[in-house]
Amino acid sequence: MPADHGEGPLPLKIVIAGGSGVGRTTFVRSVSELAPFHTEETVTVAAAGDTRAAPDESLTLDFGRISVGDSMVLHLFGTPAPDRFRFVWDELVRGAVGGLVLVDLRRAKDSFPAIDVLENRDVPFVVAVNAFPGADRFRPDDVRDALQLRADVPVVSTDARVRAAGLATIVRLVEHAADRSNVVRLPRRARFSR
Ligand SMILES: Nc1nc2c(ncn2[C@@H]2O[C@H](COP(=O)(O)OP(=O)(O)OP(=O)(O)O)[C@@H](O)[C@H]2O)c(=O)[nH]1
Ligand SMILES: [Mg+2]
Repeated sequence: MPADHGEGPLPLKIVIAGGSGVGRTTFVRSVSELAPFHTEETVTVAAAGDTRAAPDESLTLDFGRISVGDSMVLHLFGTPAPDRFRFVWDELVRGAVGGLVLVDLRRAKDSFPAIDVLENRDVPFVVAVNAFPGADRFRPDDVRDALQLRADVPVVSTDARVRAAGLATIVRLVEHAADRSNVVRLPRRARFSR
């Protein structure tokens, strides 16, 4: 654990990514212990010199928090819609210790952009198949093949609407990040507030 984070729990940033409509907002709302913070801002991106989104498009960000005992606090950042605000992702991913990529099996390839960004930035991530129709027939190896995932990327199932399922997914992600990082050290018995 870094010595300079001061008193109190170590804050860790986690991004919740995936294609449009894959359940990011639902997931962050389910697992967060805060009244989740959901912003919907009208951004005039073109006015700021960036023409990749039309002016007055709505940029939504989800933010949530999960305490892990007294030692860590996870800050969850939901990525905005990839089709219009993909360029915000690089900034959001900066400093993240882990990423969760949600997948709707009916359109699994929509998750490619999220996987690309996390791979390129070397952020450890877990792929979670969300509980949309057809998800009950999922086989991790099929998803791994379809998304061309490396063998060490965990593939799990989740249900963004169900807090316990979401928390179990976050636990898996934190464990995975802890395996890959010097920053994330799980306390011997991690206690997630439920
Ligand atoms: N059946 C089912 N529906 C879900 C699940 N998760 C989310 N939904 C529904 O799917 C729709 C989209 O969910 P959102 O949480 O808004 O998805 P999002 O990724 O935030 O979507 P955008 O921000 O609009 O790109 C909503 O109607 C949710 O209620 C799930 O696990 N199963
Ligand atoms: Mg959303």
